[in-house]
Amino acid sequence: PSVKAWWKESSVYQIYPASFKDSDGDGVGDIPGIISKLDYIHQLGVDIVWLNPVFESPQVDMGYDISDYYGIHPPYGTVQDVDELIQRLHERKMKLVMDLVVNHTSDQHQWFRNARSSINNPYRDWYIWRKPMFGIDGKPQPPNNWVSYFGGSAWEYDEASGEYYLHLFAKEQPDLNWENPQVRSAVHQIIRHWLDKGVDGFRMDVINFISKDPSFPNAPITDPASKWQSGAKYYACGPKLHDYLRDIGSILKEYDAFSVGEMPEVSDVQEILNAVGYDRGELNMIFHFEIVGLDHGAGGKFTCGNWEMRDLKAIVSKWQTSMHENNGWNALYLENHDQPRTVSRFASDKLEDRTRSAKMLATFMGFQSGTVFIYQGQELGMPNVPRTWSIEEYRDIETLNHWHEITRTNPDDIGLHSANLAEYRMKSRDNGRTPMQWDASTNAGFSPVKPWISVHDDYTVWNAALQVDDEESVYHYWSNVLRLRKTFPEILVYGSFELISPEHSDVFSYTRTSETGCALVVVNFRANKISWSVPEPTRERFPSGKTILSNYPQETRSVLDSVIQLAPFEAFL
Ligand code: TEU
Repeated sequence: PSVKAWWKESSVYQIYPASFKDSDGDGVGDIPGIISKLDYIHQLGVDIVWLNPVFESPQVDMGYDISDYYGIHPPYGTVQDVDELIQRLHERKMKLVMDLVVNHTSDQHQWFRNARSSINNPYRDWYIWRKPMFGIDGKPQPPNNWVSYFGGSAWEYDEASGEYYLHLFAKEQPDLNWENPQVRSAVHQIIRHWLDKGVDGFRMDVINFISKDPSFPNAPITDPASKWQSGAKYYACGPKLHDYLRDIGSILKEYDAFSVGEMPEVSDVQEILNAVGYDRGELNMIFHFEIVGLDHGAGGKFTCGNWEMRDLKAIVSKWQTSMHENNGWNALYLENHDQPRTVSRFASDKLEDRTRSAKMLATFMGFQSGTVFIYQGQELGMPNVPRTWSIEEYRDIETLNHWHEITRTNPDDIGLHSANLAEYRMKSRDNGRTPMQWDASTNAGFSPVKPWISVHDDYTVWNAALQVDDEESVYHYWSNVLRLRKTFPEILVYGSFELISPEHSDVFSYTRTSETGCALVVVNFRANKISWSVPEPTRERFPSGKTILSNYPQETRSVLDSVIQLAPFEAFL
């Protein structure tokens, strides 16, 4: 029942500008660097490039703290460079999607500087200010107990005015007050400005946080160890979210623009359908966090958690079937600039396993229903940071704030320190931020000088140059996946999804079905041989099935066999 749309048939390549390609030798990637690599991206077979924020910013949170939505952060280039990028992409029939970060701005944005300057400034109400509570000691306390994503209270005290402002992320990222119509129209103006310049759409940062419960109630205690608690139920998918998204959606519609909203903290399908349902006029699709949260422990992201196959199956199957049946649409992703690398996380990054692992994960995700997002380096099977990394190597504010807090409160607990370092090597956002490995030359061909963050030291054996020249590489496998989606859109884009062998604890299998045919995907997530009994109904549906793609190309698999012995990390379509 899926209505057809160009953005459903497209695939997206995500570029993290700081770590993609440095053209001017300052150790930081830039837009001219991206332009120099467009053939590489085009040959992969993607249709859209999504660029993480390149706007003017003090870079407290790698550009998610914007100080001018109309200017470009100088190390990344100029507005003219963006114009050229748009032109070069359009020449190749590709599109550009930019990052819209409007839940908050930088504290250095002129709006916030004005707001902070006095209670009576006309910009004061563009942000969220509240009077303090007072403790028994008579000292001002934050107006409620909400925690910030980057640690501590979500409120920062402004001495000069004696009020607190809200920041769900760093204190340098004050939240905008969307209740104020001037804020909304300023955002609409930013959207129109970039669309008028030829940008083809937006990825919208934490877009489901923009409407908050204006009474700012205390959050229930979910983390007894902490003074500060998650207020998500009062700001995720808040009361006016859909009004705000409809306003944005109607502008995007004028331009037939692409939209994907980032929506943490939601697992309710109906909530998402309200935003992405085909007739809602809001967004095309959203990123949910259920898969990438599977290995977070009870005490949060940096505590130990093992993902379970049955949970992965339940989550995938839930989103796949509910979006299909209700004319919504999925965004398919496993990696991005906030997530560790998937070969390390869900399979194996050992050199001898890595190619098979990466192809297995490509097969698992690449044939599901939805728009595919590939994060730079994922098409090569890049791994997490090396095990040798000490805390000095990390750059990410989330990781460093966490470390400073742990070491401040437990200065002598060496065991705790090393346990946390181990968690960072698994989950820190920096795992996805090491520079692209282009070739075996100095600094992986990313930059002639030492980059802002260390290059992974496996680049001499793991890089794009080797893979582009090798038909058996992860890069070519991904391009085959994308090509197959274009060859069989009825089945692989619009077909329905059914989970096969739901109870199997090692094998992930599903079918995609349309009136024109059906496809079967079988994936062994384990590093050892696994036997899989082909269910009777599956055998009947594929009487003459042939293997179209496999990470063991020499093997032919027949689902007419009642039991298949799958090789380590084997995957086929
Ligand atoms: O991330 C939002 C978010 O909730 C998480 O992904 C969060 O950044 C972190 O990973 C929690 O562990 C978006 C951006 O993708 C992220 O890079 C920004 O730091 C954040 O918003 C603030 O703008």
